Amino acid sequence: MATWLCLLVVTVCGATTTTTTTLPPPPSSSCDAVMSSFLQLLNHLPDCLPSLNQLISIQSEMLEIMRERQPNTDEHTTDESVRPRHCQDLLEAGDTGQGVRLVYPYPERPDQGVDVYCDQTTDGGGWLVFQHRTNDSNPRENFYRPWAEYQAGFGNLTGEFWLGLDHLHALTNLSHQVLRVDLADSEGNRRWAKYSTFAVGQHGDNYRLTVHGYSGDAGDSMSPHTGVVFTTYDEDNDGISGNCADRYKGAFWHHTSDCYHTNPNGLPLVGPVTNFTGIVWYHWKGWKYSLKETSFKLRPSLHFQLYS
Ligand SMILES: [Ca+2]
Repeated sequence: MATWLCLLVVTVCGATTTTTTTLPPPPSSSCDAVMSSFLQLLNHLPDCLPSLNQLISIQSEMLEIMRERQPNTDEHTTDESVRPRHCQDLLEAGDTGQGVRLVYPYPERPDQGVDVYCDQTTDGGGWLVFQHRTNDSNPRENFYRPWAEYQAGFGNLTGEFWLGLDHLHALTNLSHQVLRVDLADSEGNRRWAKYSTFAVGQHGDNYRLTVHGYSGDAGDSMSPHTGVVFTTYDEDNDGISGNCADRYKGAFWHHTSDCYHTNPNGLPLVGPVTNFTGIVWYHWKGWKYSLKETSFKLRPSLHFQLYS
């Protein structure tokens, strides 16, 4: 009987070790000691059953607590670490669709989503559009608006709109951004301009603009605006006598020499005009031509380096 139990113990032990087949059989004296302990355990097993049951019960409760604390699938999808910051994140996640999407550009307010328009087809995609004018919109959106509305944004994301200065600051504060401007005239011609650096300062600094590093075929009408702050008809920050936004009917980062070289938020005139209040990109069409379409968009600069 002792020999048979000894073989049983060796077999059971062997099931939990990978070296059993190479081990020599234990000496009979060792086996007797094991058997003695084993029989003592069997004798006391009935006394231990309440404790064993309690142990099993505690283990079950602990497993249940661990399951409850394990994040479920839904919690993973709302995890701020996987939320898209901008359109490039969506593109890299496989969302190649063009249109309105939700992004989360505020690290200090991770639950605050912002609807934006993503351009995933132009120049490699990943662009977040923050200004759009088009003569195809009927009726045309009113862009002659006060400071508060340029801060918060206005318009229709699928038509004409201004995303808003607060969102622009948040987006460009996340990482180094590239600016792309796409333009069209009434004759069907198109031009573009790209800037390797684009940033919008904070509210306390009147959203000061940084833009440089031009490339493209539209001519460089944005670089003259670098370093200046935003002006609307009711908030004059342009540093010259009079108000550029009121004079030329367009809120923008007006500069101190000629107010502007581009006036994309000007009046929705189309084609040749007799004054300077239209949607102007001076280095392509001059001062007296109002463009049919403008689209200002940004994306992180790493993408720029990969696709340009
Ligand atoms: Ca002024």
